[in-house]
Amino acid sequence: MSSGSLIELLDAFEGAAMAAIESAGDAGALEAARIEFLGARQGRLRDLQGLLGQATKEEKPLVGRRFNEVKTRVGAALEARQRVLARPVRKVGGLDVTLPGSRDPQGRRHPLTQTILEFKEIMGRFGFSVADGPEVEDEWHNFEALNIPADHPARDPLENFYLAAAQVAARDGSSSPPRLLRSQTSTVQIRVMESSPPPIRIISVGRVYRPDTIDATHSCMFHQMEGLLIAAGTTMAQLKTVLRLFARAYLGQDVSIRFRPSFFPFTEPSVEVDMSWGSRWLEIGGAGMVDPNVLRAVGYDPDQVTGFAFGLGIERFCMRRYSIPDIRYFTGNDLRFLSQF
Ligand code: FA5
Repeated sequence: MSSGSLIELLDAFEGAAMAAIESAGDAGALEAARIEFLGARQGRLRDLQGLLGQATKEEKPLVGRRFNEVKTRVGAALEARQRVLARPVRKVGGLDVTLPGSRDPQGRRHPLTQTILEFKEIMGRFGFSVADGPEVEDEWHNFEALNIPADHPARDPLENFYLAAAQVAARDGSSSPPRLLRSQTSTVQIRVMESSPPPIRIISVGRVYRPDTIDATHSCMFHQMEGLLIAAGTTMAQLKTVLRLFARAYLGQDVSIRFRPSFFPFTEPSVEVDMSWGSRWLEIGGAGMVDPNVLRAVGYDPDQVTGFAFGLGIERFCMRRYSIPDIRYFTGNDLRFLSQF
């Protein structure tokens, strides 16, 4: 017999035993259920135990574990029911006040929500406040002001989620400007700088959207945390320190980060940020010194202020902390996953 069908038999046994125990109305009925399911000589669990020998060597640990689990759980349910039935019944106006109350199942925050709250708390300790921006953006904030000109490949409609109505409007030459789901939280840098003078020290956390091919570390909707610091005399060394302190605050002192030279139109110089994962490195974000063209686009004077910016993938941090092997678990809505956080 295959381990699959042995597991199915154990599942069926557990379901039937639990139902019988739950519905036993007095000590006699409960004892009958005990003999039927757990009886040492002719009980159904004993019969199942006889079948365990048919599992192959590889299947044995799995089947054995499930067998022990079922045995413990049914045993515990039996004892709990015995305690309930042994209690003196005290009725008040037809109501048995000794019955335990029914408890509502408790929900909890999604692991990504928990991560985001913790990110905000850590960055708050470094003096960064939280800014927000819309998920539906115009091309100025998603591209133009970030030094990404109209002919840049990053603006290709196939690389972005443009809204259909806007596409039609653009094709017909109507005046309604194209809109898209933001592809990065860097949009919020622009919005903050447009509305406030320097110095600036903010983070922005939220969803971003890209038509990427989905695999274990890529999703088409994911979360980023953007950071922006603008002040006189900001340096790349400060950027690296903030990122290292942040990564260690969230993941522990043993995590290392490294910079690799890279290119982003809105930072110069630009780096890709990796963090250690065992003997491997996982890319977690991009960063760099804010490009003077970006400062000019929002009306700042690049001769007066400089700044650094970074954008981190939130899922990747959470995956590293809890050793989650696949990004798709976050959106799978599987309670076996969610209830672990
Ligand atoms: C950016 O999005 C830049 N805006 C980051 C930046 C901000 C650079 C400020 C400089 C200054 P990038 O495309 O590399 O960069 O994405 C940043 C991070 O988002 C990646 O390192 C990764 O952790 C995460 N990420 C990117 N694409 C995906 C995806 N499809 N699924 C999950 N995470 C992703």
